[in-house]
Amino acid sequence: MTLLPRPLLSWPRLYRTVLSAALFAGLAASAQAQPMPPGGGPEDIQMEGRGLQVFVSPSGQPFRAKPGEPYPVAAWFAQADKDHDGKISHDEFQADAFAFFQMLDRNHDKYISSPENTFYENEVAPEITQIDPRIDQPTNFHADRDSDMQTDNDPTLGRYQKSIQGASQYGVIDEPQPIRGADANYDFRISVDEWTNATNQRFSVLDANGDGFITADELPKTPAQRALEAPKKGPGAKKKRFGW
Ligand SMILES: [Ca+2]
Ligand SMILES: [Ca+2]
Ligand SMILES: [Ca+2]
Repeated sequence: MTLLPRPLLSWPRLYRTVLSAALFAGLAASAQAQPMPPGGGPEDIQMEGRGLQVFVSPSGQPFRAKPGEPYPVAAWFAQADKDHDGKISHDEFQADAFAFFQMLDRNHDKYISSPENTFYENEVAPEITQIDPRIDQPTNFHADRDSDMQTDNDPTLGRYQKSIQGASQYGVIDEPQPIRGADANYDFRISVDEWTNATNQRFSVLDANGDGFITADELPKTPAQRALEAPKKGPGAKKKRFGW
């Protein structure tokens, strides 16, 4: 933890707060009054069909837009950029992630438990449990053997690029399940420390030029966004990886 001075020192008040059960109860109570993530719940999904106009934030929060509206990465950016200076600072990024943690921690015990994760998958972001066939998947792509994305038990090691699944379909980070992905000690619950550490890692990934801010032009297009913008599936479809 001491190797991460910036987030902890620049976010001391909030961090100490989450370590204090008494104060946390107050925060949790205020979180209780907050609305669900923008875009609503599963009713909206059913109403709009399985749209590609979905963005899943680096913390796993879904944002949905209707056809013709701007791709909802803009909605997340506007939510996180609290001071409206056009860039997301580390503090803003942590605060945004922590607000979502509080939404998911429904019983306010400072952990996202397995049932709370199930609620997330079933009710908050059901899109991530399905594969959208309109999203291009890599085929027969010869990936580098030393790629960070591969693991030793990956049967396709060195042969195929892994498929795009879960939240990765709608996100700017290749993390299929951002809640479970934060469970560093695999005890099936996410502590505040685990969430903070995962959030720090996500910020580092997205702050491509390392200046301490995330700007819009640093964010890659999500696979769903690329599918939306592609004229049609086929050899002519462009696969832009960066830029909006
Ligand atoms: Ca800002
Ligand atoms: Ca909980
Ligand atoms: Ca854990």
